Amino acid sequence: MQTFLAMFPRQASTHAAEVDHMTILVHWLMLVLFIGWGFFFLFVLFRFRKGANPKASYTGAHGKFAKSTEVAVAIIEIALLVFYAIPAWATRVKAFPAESQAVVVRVVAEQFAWNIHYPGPDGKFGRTDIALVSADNPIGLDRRDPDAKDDITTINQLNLPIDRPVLVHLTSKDVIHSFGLYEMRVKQDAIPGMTIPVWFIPNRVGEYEIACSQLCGLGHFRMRGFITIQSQADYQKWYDAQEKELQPAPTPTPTAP
Ligand SMILES: [Cu+2]
Repeated sequence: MQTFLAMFPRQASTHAAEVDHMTILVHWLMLVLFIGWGFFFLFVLFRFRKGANPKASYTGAHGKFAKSTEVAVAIIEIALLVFYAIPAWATRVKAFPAESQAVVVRVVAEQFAWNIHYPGPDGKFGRTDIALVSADNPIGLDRRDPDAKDDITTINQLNLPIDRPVLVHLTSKDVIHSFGLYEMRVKQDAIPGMTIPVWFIPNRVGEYEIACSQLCGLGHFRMRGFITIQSQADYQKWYDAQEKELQPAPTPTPTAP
């Protein structure tokens, strides 16, 4: 078990151990099946060789062993599904944290970057408009919207506090990407036209990577962001610094007609 774990990325979220436990169980089953079927294959090659069976049998072999093994494998697989996979998945897709309790962030994937959008101290995401999308404003945030005034946006840098539930609203501007946080054991496709919630609780301070886990175009290899898990105090410091940068915001006021 420990040998397997040493090959995995570090566990940096509360549900990581559960996912790893299941992965290891599945791999043990696969190892047993691989060896079992391998020996069975060799046995069949020998048992049904032409020399011993000059005339083909049209009725086939009848053995109880093969059938009972298949039933046993099916039972183990069903148990893995029912007792591990489905409950673990249900927690990920049903038991979302309340927005008031969580750090809520929008992540907008694009070829080939991760745009991060924080709602700011008011907790409300500002309006975004595709017409406002530009090189300086990749998510098309409308700074004239009162809710948008304090919004923080970053590119390829997601800062989060430790030990608090994180709720990510994930979407994409162009093609299908996949939000892969290996240390958090999080992977979710980002699909244009859809906003998909993803949640986890980071529990280890550190610098990790946001990898795009879906071949999304020629620059896929460089679609790499960073996720920094900080203590609550450090996170707050970072957040305040980001807010400060917004202060002298040169709001593009539309010239009066
Ligand atoms: Cu991508």
